[in-house]
Amino acid sequence: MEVHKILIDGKWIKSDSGETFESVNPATEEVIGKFQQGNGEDVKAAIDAAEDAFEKWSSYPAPRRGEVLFKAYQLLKRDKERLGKLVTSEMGKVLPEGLGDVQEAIDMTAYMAGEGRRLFGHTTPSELPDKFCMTIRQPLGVVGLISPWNFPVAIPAWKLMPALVCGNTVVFKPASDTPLCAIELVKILEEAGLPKGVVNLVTGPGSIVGEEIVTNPKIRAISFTGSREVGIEVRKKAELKKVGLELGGKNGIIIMDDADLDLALDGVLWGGFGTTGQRCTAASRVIIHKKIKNKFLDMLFERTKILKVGDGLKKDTEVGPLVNKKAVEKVDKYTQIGLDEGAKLLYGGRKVGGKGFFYQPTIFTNVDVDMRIAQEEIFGPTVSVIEIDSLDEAINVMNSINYGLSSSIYTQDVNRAFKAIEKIESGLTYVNASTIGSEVHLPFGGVKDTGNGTREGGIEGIHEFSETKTVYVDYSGVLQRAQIDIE
Ligand code: UN1
Repeated sequence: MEVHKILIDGKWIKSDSGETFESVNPATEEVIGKFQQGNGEDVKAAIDAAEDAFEKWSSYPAPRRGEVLFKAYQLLKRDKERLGKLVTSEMGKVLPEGLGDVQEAIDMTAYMAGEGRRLFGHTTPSELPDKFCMTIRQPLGVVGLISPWNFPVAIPAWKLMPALVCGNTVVFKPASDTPLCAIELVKILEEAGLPKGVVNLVTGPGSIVGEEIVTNPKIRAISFTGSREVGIEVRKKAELKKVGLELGGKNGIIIMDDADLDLALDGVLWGGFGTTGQRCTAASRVIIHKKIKNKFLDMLFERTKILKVGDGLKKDTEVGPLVNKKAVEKVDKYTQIGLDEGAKLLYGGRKVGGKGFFYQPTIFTNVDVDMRIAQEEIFGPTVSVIEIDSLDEAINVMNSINYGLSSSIYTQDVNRAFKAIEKIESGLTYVNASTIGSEVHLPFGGVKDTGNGTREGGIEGIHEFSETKTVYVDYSGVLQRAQIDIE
């Protein structure tokens, strides 16, 4: 069994702790490899290496940093198949989605490589003569990246690529369910020619490795994707560091009485059961007009019962396993909660026997807006159906949660669509498409408890990892006092 290492200052080494943990394939329960149980000393060494590398890396012209990313983009494309299979083996999503995960990283890497030749600030006139005003973007310093397991290549790339093109150096802690995907991604950056110490990777528990990253004063910014509870802790402990948080979701699909029901059905199946419901953007609520509810539920039942649950590497599998045993227990606990609350189980609600962490796609109907299954993030293949009578009611239901990440409406009526776009409280709204499937060159993130107002991806991803400097150049040769010498 291969024992993987951590990367500090360009060297793959063992942790100071002398301990390891295992990563397990959730479909087969086979151990994929052993990984270092990093500790605070490892993180401190990683931070020192990143600090040392900062001067050199931040002084590289940004287009040259972009060139390293462009090389990484080519290598990711070369290795797409291998990495896609690794994603599926390590966290379970079906192979087309595993490949999609890698493609998202490829896209982000290409996009951020191009940013090396932009990193735009702006210029603006001065209120005084012979004076020039502009803003420029500068790196933050050493940044700490803490990534989740559900997009084990894509989300690390969302964080790494903008951080790097902006000239930061990095201490990276991946989720303990998917350390190998992270290691392979970082190896690609090494192969692309990233200088030593620019990215340092420490595997290990959040309570130790994450804690040191978040609290160490030498780290200038944290980018964290994970649960709401941990996000709140991160924000508190990070004190005055710049913090970017992408937390949970309880995303809904509104289906109005004029919707194309076949299209909406595809959207519900994809949003609810794609990635086995393990996306922050998963559609865990269906908010449906009562006129078409029964018809739609019949259609949904017929399609759900024939979904093939199994190992994501097998060709005909449509729904892979959950990530680990704890996740199965959590989803099952919510099935019981739903039943206790009086919701009606239309389909599923059971663990699948045998090896692997499988759970049936599960649909609850007769769900009230304030039930826990309609409010809390389950992060599994559980869809709650809530009946509504009007667009206003649908929007109220949509907004009745603490989260605000993604949302969707199916309607043929442009007035309804625009009303929903205006009134739904979420960072993303889709019209006649499901709640999942964001693109890397647009900002991604949410409102309310989904985060702290930051966005990843797009130009806002650059803002997350850079500082704005405002520059005034006075070429008048005399003292000009702003707000005073205005004649
Ligand atoms: C997530 O679940 O944290 O839009 C990210 C989507 C993907 C990313 C999801 N591109 O569903």
